[in-house]
Amino acid sequence: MSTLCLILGDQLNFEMSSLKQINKQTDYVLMAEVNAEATYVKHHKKKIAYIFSAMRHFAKALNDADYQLSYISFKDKNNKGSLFSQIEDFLKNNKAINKLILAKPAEYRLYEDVLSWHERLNINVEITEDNRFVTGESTFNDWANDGRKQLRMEFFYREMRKSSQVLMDGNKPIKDKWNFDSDNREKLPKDVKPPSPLRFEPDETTQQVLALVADEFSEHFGDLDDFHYAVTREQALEVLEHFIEQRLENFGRYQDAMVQDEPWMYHSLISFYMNTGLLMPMEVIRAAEEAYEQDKAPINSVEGFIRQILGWREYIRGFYWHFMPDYDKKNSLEATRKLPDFFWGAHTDMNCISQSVKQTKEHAYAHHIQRLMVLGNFALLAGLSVKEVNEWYLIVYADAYEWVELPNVSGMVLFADGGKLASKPYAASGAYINKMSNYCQHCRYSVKEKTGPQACPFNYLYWGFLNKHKHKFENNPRMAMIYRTMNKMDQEKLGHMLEDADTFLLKLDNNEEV
Ligand code: FAD
Ligand code: DLZ
Ligand code: SF4
Repeated sequence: MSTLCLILGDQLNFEMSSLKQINKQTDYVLMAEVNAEATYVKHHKKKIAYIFSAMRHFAKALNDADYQLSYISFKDKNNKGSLFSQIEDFLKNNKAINKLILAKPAEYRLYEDVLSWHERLNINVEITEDNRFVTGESTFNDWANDGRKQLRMEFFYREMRKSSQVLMDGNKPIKDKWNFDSDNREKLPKDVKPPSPLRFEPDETTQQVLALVADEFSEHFGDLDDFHYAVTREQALEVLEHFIEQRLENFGRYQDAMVQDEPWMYHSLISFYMNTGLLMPMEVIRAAEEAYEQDKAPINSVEGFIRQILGWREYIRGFYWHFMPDYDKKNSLEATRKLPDFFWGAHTDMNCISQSVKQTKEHAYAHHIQRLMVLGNFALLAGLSVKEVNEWYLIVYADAYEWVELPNVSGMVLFADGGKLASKPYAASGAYINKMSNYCQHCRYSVKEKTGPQACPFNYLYWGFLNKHKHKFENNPRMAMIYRTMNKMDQEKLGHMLEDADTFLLKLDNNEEV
């Protein structure tokens, strides 16, 4: 008897716990490009192209390593359209298989489906740990269940630093500080030009995939041109090295900065690769730590970068599984407004949004502050539908899987979970965007004006949001100051801003251009 190992499109690593358990000589591996996974939301074209190409390249590596692989490509005449049907078909033709093994799928929807396979296929199904993370799921659960009132990332991160002994001096953080963010958050000076990202010209496999996606997914959002992402582990390692050598030094300092027509800034651009298994988080963390030890980058950059991965990424994954399956139904601020067409590329005069959407459409990428403080902030202030906003983020980014997208959107951006993830909403007026970017200099709105036709919509929407949710937030100690400011404000001026906010939202509802 033998075992069939299913490798999903985001599990492309020889170290996957499932693959580690099978015997190359007697067992089989199955990978399949299926319509169900490519369309459960209408993923960005570049996201599908990236995943299919990375899958095909990993399949080649498995073949080269003498695994007995069955790879079902999208147009294969035996393609059954879903992972379940594909396995069912494989088992029909391979009667000697008595067990299916796979690492836990990273999205609840697929995990729930897999739980039913044992009965539906009448076969033993073993689900192994999803080991594309530094720690197991139980670490977060144990921490969260330890009687604490709040589940704040910073405290989880400190536990992770201690247990993995990263940037530690025994029990103490190096330089006696856990977090160096006070040295970060600078605007990019005019004369500083971020380095261009490493580019990989599409090989024959990628070209075939690009043609396939152009053909089969023409209705999906996003551009396919100028595909230059890594699609193999070797290439992804080159991207990591390029980041360590050329960008890490300035990562911390300019982490929150945004510049007109500069999509990449000093970010690492490796989320695509970590989230599909091409890179493992601990090797990334160790590479950054080593750069610090070799004096290639300062502590504020290295700690800041490591916190994103050892802190945020691990925390978000633990958080997702801790709160699913109910988390995707949360809508504490009752946000239901339809997503405006400019999220899909229609014109808007708001330059910060237009830039962020343009880059998203072109690259299936936007960096964190664009996602959080421009697009997310707008969605929060305008009360856009939690469901639609989540779906949008899941569609448009090549690194998006529900385990990471949902807590970031519902928790960090929309405060839909009522404060489980964030202690207060990340709401901000145009002044924040102006402080961190040069977008406002290229905008037809004026960031300095608070009311009237020229005024930046973020300004009046901000006060409209605070006013609408006053009963929810005015007793939040982290928001006390802003409500004191609001109470002291000239009430006529406040009234004008609230009117402008209503007028703007009505325009959105009427599908008028803004
Ligand atoms: P860098 O800025 O170089 O950061 C390094 C790494 O840290 C990233 O590759 C990522 O793995 C990790 N990281 C940083 N912030 C977070 C975070 N908040 N949550 C989890 N990991 C983090 N990240 C995704 O991987 N997939 C998503 O679908 C996703 N959706 C997001 C939605 C919103 C509304 C927000 C605010 C953030 C989202 N993020 C998501 C987090 C972050 O924006 C991306 O990880 C980052 O922009 C990826 O680019 P990078 O690799 O250049 O990251
Ligand atoms: C995202 C994605 C896409 C677009 N296509 C496939 C596919 O054809 N076959 C596959 O095995 N996986 C694909 N994936 C990744 C899965 O959606 C992902 O494994 C689950 O969402 C769990 O994270
Ligand atoms: Fe965005 Fe307002 Fe600045 Fe225009 S003025 S770029 S809308 S923040």
